[in-house]
Amino acid sequence: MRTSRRRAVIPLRALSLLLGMVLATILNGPPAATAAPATARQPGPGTDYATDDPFTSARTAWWRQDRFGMFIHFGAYSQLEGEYRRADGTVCRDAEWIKRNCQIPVDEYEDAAQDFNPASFDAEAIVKAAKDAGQRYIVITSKHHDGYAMWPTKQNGWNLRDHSSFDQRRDILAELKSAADAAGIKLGFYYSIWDWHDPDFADPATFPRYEKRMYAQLKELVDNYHPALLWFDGEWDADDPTNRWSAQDGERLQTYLHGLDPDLITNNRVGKRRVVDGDYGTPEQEIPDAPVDGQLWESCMTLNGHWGFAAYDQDWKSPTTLTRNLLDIASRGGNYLLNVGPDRLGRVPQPSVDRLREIGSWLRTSGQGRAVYGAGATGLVDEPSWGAVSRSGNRLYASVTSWPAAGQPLHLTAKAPFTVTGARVLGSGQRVGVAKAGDGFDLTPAGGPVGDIASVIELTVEPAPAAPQGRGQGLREEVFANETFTGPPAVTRTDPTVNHTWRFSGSPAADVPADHFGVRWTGYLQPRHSETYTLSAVSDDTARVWIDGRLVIDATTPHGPQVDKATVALRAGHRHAIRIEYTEQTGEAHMKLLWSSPGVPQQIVPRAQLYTP
Ligand code: H79
Repeated sequence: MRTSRRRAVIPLRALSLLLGMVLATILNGPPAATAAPATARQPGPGTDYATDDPFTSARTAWWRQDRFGMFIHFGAYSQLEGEYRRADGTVCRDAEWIKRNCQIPVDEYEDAAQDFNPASFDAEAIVKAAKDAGQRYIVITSKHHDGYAMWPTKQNGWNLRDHSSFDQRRDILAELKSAADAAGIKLGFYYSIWDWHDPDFADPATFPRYEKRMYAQLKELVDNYHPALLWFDGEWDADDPTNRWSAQDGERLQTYLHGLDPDLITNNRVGKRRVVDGDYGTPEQEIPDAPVDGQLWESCMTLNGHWGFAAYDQDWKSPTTLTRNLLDIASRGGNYLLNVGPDRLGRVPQPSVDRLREIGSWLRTSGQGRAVYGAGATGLVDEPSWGAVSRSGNRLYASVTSWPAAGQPLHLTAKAPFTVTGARVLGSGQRVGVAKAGDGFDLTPAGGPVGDIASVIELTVEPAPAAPQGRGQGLREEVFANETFTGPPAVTRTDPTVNHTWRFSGSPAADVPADHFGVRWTGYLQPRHSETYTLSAVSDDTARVWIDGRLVIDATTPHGPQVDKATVALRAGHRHAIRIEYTEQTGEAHMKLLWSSPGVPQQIVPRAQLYTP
């Protein structure tokens, strides 16, 4: 029922728009970047939504390097500071979910919002707290599930300017934007799709009206504040109010956002929180125990037990835990988005500020931040029990949380041959003995740890030499307008990379329909290292991969977006035969081929290492 909401008209409209665009381009030349309408890229056969590889693109470079951000949960709920006193005198506690979880009647919640006056909101102080913490980007709630907009939106009156006791001349998002710009900190906005306040949200018949306002609000945010990223939430299926946000809705929204700003980074909750949605995964209140396959990722976590301000929650995590979380996350290639919840006046709680400052102080001490900024997962060694190891270029940063007893070694298990040419403890003159031992190395520091939180041993490493970058142009790609690879291909061409996001409406070519097609890639894969590579296929509906004639990935049961992996030993400079067969039956279509190895961070297999037959 719901899927029929808006599908029917697309192909014709897309065609006429496409024709119009082609004509306009012929007549006027390419449209100016700033004037490009939001509809510049219409879905339809031939559309590929993949524009780059987030693992390596310039678009995401700042996000991948910055590693550590500040989340801010601030909204009408902050006025209640976590407690709702019912008429009968009983108290119900919650934070940003208080409206729903304490069943506050709409008029009472609106009354509370009417009193909301965050006069002490100090953008410069917040940016300074982030800066002192070593946080390099900020994501603030522009609208949480309660639907209350924290900027003067023109789409409704349920916002901080029109429904509060706050100074009407002030705009806290604008204030935060200019303070962040001045400090060289990126600003992004959280935006909840699920909306408890808008009466049009829950009914499929009226949802298009809501969606129109949502699009208009997002356009206001992008046009007026130029956020570096959008952090969606509330995309899950829910009742009360009903939420049927679908993957198709996500496809439309992502297309729209790309039209507004092609450089925007979005999290995976823009769709349905899957490996193919948005630019990065969003583990919440948890840290994955290993690098994540197929997608960038960011763990968002609280400083105490709540996102929004809760006066009663004084259960704060220790600076040690928080800093070690950051080290664990960076060593597994992720980002850490650590939350503060300002009180009803807009002040960040002092215990939060104190903890943030301690993390920042650790990061600033003796260059220990190098274990985090610009560093990421290393495939060179196994994660040790005594700490976390990240890599930045030819440096490994072993952040030791269990310092050994005098004379005792820390063992590192090597996953590929490399040599260690230098070792030192940041912030200490002590010697570090390095000896080959068993399956790796023993590091034996001569002295004690430099601090309680973690002490960083910086290793300079020389990996085995790599073969030079290849000169490949990609694989041969044959596209069939059927799932059985029958008859002559509709299209044969060289595909620079296997990195495709056709979703529901797209397909590999304009004359290949969005459903029931097959794609075969053939050619050679030429690695630069003699190592065990992990190949990952991100696919929907089926994927098979052969290396040197051997079937290594065999995901032939039709499936939704998923990652299938194979480990293969490859030889540097050698051309290994590769064959990939992908089919799309109905629904959504995706196919990506990534690799990683001890020497190569996870990424789409690059063009230069792919050759046609
Ligand atoms: O903004 C913060 C939280 O308020 C928000 N995400 C972070 C960043 C968040 N919302 N919900 N959750 C976290 C937990 C999810 C609860 C759910 Fe359910 C349980 C969603 C689906 C099952 C309750 C029942 C809500 C919908 C159905």
